[in-house]
Amino acid sequence: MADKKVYLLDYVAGNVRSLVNAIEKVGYTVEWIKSPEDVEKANKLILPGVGHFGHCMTQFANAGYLPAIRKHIESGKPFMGICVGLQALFEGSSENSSVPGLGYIKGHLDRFDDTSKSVPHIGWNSAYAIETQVFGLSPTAKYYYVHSYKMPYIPGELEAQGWLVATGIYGNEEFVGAIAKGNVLATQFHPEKSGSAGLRVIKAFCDGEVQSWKSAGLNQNSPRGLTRRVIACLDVRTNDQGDLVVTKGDQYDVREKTEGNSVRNLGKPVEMARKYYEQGADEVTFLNITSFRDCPLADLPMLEILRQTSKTVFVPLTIGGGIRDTTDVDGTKVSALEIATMYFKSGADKVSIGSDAVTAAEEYYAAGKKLSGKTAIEQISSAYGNQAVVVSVDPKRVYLPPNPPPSQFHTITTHPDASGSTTCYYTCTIRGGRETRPLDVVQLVTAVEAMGCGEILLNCIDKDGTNSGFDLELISMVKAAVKIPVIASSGAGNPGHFEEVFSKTDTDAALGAGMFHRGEYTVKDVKDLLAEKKFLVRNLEH
Ligand code: 1PR
Repeated sequence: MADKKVYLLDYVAGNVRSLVNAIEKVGYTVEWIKSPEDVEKANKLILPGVGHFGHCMTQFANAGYLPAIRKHIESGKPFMGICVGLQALFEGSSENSSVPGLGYIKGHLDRFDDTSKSVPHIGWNSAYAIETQVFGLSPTAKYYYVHSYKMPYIPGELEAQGWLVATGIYGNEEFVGAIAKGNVLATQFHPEKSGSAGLRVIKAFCDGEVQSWKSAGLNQNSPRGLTRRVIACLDVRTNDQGDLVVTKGDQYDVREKTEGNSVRNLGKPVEMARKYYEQGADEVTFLNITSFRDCPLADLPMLEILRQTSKTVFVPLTIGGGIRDTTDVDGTKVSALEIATMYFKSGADKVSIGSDAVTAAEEYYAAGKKLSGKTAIEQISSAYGNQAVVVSVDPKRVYLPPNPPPSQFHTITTHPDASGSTTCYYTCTIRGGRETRPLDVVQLVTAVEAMGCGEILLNCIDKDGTNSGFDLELISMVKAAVKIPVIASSGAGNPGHFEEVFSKTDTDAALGAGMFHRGEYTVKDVKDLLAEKKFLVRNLEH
């Protein structure tokens, strides 16, 4: 009988649950390797890796894994490295020059240039090989990447060492997306998060389908590079009957205006997430918009929602709401890092922090822009990597009186309000927009970027639920202030609004909620329009 077991190294911080789910989805079971001695019993070995190169390599080295992994690879048994698992095969990385890699392949990684593009590189890009395809890789497919460091592609160099190389292009940098030689496959992208295209790669590796096929000239002209990401967002809370529902507010008010004022119920979270995945959503975000009071943290309903969702949704999942230091119902203190860990173990790839980020930024400025190392953002990003920490911002416009004196806040000149004022800034809010803080949006995003946040989810209370389009001025202001990727959110009412935000701002991604939940448009409608307008998008694959 064919060997249906795949061995995974159990060292990883981050979301390994999705990888397990993906392996199971393609018909294999997972065995855990818990010590270097276990490596010997592995036939097919996968080395997943998320986060920091130096941290991962030090963990491998300290646990004594390096000789065992080397031996496995050299024995000719199947080996697959994912993300840092690919990087580990090289000699080193400028992410931490003092820690060596396995040195199995010659070459050093360096950081993407962020002069004119966002870093980390987050999203869907190619793994394109012009001549030879292996392990189910397709030159036309898109795969999900999330990394700041890359192996630069220098034509011929890896090939001279016998490797087949598939590349991605980000800005003007071409980098190694996947490499293969004999028994070894390594991908910089996350196949377990790359929809059907990624599942095909995992299946080909597990099935031992190493064989290559020549595809000279195939799709040489197909557009390459990072696609525009379209994200579906589900605001989740318990309704008055105690059921967990997807809801959607108008400027954050989620109650119906009709008699009874009940919480708007638009459907069930797991089913809706799956629907959006099947429509081609590039990511799914859950925002738990009220905390679940009187519930032990270990039983948080969102944990089960993530566990269920990650079995069928193979694109990145973000969870927000309540990521902060908390006291459990029995009085135990639980840190934000511990809560994030519970979510990552349940299938989340990123956590999104709202109110706590505002408090942390206020403390940062009060301390003269000194990092404390104690904030949730710093702790979670140093354990799981910057890419795992999103800050969700809930700003709203504040108009200053006409001809205002110089303001401490970052202002813009815009269309006039009722009083005729044309100067406004965006103030930050906490607790779902209920409390306004004396901190503007630029101050917040620059502070959280300094703390190690990897991405901004930029809502706008004035626009939320209005179906009137994104706040382009706000998005441009925030994009100009940070290097990390920005997700535009709030106001999408039709596919044209996505086209508008991608053509008039440099936003990295755009998110919709109400228009999808009410069934007015599908994610596919948005992608189709973007493709028609010549934006690069990930096509849905089956
Ligand atoms: O403060 O860390 O506990 O996080 C709470 C999280 O919940 C924050 O991310 C905050 O944005 C969110 N939140 C809190 N209250 C509400 C509410 O609606 N009453 N929802 C809320 C924010 C904004 C988007 C929404 C877009 C797009 N929702 O997620 O989906 O605005 O909507 P649209 O396309 O229909 O216009 P913490």
